Amino acid sequence: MSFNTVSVIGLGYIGLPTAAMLASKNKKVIGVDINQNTVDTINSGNIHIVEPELDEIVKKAVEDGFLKATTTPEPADAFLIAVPTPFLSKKEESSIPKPDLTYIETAAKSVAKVLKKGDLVILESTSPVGATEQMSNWLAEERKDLTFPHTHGEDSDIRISYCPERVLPGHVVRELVENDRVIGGMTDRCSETSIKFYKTFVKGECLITNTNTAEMVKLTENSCRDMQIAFANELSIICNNFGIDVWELIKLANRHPRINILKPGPGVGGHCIAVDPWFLVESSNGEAKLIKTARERNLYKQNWTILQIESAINNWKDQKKLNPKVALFGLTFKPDIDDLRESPALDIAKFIASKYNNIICVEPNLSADTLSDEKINIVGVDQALEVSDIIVFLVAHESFKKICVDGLNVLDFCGVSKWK
Ligand code: SAJ
Repeated sequence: MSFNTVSVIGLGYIGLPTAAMLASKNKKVIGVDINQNTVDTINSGNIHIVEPELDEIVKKAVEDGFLKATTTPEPADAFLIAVPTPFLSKKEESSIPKPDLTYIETAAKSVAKVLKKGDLVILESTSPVGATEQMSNWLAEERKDLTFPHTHGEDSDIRISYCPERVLPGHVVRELVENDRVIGGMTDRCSETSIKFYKTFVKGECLITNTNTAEMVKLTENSCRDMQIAFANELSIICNNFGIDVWELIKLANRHPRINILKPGPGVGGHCIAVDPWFLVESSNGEAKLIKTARERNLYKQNWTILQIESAINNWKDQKKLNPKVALFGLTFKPDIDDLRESPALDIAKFIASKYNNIICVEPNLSADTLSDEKINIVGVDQALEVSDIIVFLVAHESFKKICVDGLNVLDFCGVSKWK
């Protein structure tokens, strides 16, 4: 199968770069998104997300006629579904968040309308175990005239696989090509067809497994990272109690040949690591105890950070009988990106700014306009350093590493003044 025409459903952080990459290999790519603005932006050769090098690739793909965006699926040889899998809104504060598969269901049902015998459907969205089989059911409900792998195995008309995305925001263009891929076909033929599809742009190895394992691999990777960060975050709290510099501690411990401790921070953010472990916890019948505890410890680290900032503000007030001016440096969910999704730094800043006067924030990766709805006061680095009594580092942006902190009253939750 040559996959002359390919359709990517969901033109977000994963779908758009993948669509652009396929188009750069001279595949005719139909990108589908429910958002008309997104579709219009892409069709004008521009992008609606920030990702290094992506703008040029999309511009060329659109100009050369290999990439077009639309709101309704059109026939293609392969369909790649990369839509969000958020949480369902929680019934009670204490209940475990459940994944919401509505976007996958809607995408599958819209693709079903244009499916034909021999087509390949790949799910890339992070999903709970069993979601691919569920998607096969949804497709079959819509198309009684076609056969699907969950009922007809190797003889089915349609091939279906799960292949999780694994790219790191900020490095997507390189990692899409270089990373190894895990491919969980519903049958061997589904896996083989999917490998042919990915080999049009992937240089990494394509490793075959079944759909359940492939779904679990994705959840495992992000849960593993969450647990490792939780360990670093817990160490930072213990060290604080002992008066030990956690950054020095980790540097020294990491000189052991088999130890590699990650970096503590003000909590864990983003749309993946802070979300995906719940998919495992929710479906594990209470057996995902370590994974759940890690998630809770990382959430606690955010509250602990707030308490530390409040304690510094109150100590200042007690000593000087004045409200201190406090500058919070960094708002994005991790260094050197412009993404605020699930950002602990932003939540901390909003909480502190709502409770105390004289709070200013610095975020060099975003314009003040972008942050105008957040009810926080944005200033530049120099102004913040000049007027503030307390400097709080929340995100280790590269540009903050140049700041000389000598003589300043600094709270550093991300090691920007230490981890050079
Ligand atoms: N963080 C720390 N300490 C660290 C590393 C990260 O506190 O040592 C924090 C970051 O500041 C951020 C959060 O963790 O708030 C997540 O950042 P990240 O860089 O670990 O991960 P993401 O969310 O940008 O991307 C992850 C990646 N997964 C893994 O590394 C296992 C990426 O490969 C996935 O494709 C992506 O999730 C995804 O889409 O699932």
